[in-house]
Amino acid sequence: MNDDHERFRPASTRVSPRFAGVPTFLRLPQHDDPADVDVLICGAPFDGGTTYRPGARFGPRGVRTASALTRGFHPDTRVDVFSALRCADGGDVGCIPMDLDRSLAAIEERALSIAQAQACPIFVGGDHTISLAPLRALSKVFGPLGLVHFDAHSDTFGPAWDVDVHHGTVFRHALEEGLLRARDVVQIGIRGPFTSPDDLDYARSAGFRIIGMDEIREDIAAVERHIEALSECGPFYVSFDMDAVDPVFAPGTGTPVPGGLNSYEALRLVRACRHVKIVGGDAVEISPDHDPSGNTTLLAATLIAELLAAIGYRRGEPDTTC
Ligand SMILES: [Mn+2]
Repeated sequence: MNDDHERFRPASTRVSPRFAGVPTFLRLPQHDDPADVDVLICGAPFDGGTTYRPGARFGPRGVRTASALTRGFHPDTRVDVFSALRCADGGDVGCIPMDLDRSLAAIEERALSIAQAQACPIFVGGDHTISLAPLRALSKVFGPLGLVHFDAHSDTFGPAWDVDVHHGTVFRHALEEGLLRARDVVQIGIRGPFTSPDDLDYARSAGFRIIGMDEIREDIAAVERHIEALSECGPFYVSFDMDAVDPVFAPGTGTPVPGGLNSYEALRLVRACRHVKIVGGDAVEISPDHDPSGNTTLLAATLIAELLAAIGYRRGEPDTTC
C-alpha cells in the first residue's frame, strides 16, 4: 500500500468518531481531482425528471450521513476495499432544479472528466434521469456499454405529458442514442403492475434480459450465475434504482412498488457483479424524506459499499479478454 492509499480512505475512527465531522460518502476525503483516485463518488442532486413524488434531490445528502456506518473489509469476498481502490467524495454536481438539460449536461461533463482521468465515476442520485448523463459520457470513452440495471421498472417507457426525457424513459433513450450493447443489458427486479400489456415490449424487442421477482425468489443462485457470465462481455455500467427493493425495506423512494427484493437479495446480486468490468455506476431514487427510519439511506450506502467491493475484487483478478 502506498501513500495515496492512505490519503484516499475513510478517516480513522481513532481520530474522528463515525458520528463526527462534516458528512462525506463513506467518510472519505472530499477531493475534486479524479486523476488522483480510482473511484470518485459524486452526488447528482436532481429530481426534475420525476413523474410521481419528488425528493430524490436530497438523496446525496442523506446517503452521506447514513454512510458513516459503512466499512471497508468485505467478509465474503475478502476484499479490503480501500487498500484495493483509492476512493474519494467528489462533491455534488451543480444541478439546476428546474432545468433537466443543463443538469444532465453538467453530470455528463463531470462523468467524462472522471473517465478520461481513468477513474470510475459513481453517482448518487437524484432521480433515474441522471443515469443518462454518465452513460453518454462513458460510451464516448469505452464505446457502447453493458448494463446491470436493478429496478421495479424497465424505464424504457414512452413520453409522459408529451415530455420524452424523464425518469421512466432513460434506457430507451440510452439504446436509441447507441450507448448500450442491447444483448448485454440485464434488468433485475422488474415487476408490475403495468399500465398495459405491452409495457415491456420495447425492452423485450430490444433484447434486454428481464429478470422478475419469481425468477429471483425461485433460484437466486441462477441469477447470480447469469450476472457472473456477463464477465466476458466488455465494459459495464451498474445502475441501482432503490425501488428495486421492497418498500418494506426501502420506503424512501419516489415510486415504491411492493413485492421487491429484500436487502439481502439486493446486496447479494450487486456482489455478483464482482467479475464484471464495471466502468461506472449509480444509486438513484433515494428520497430520504419519505423514510423517517433512515433504513433506505443506510441500505443505499451499504449497496454503494458493496459496489465498491465488487470493483475492488475485479481489480485483483487477472485481466480477461475485455
Ligand atoms: Mn428507475
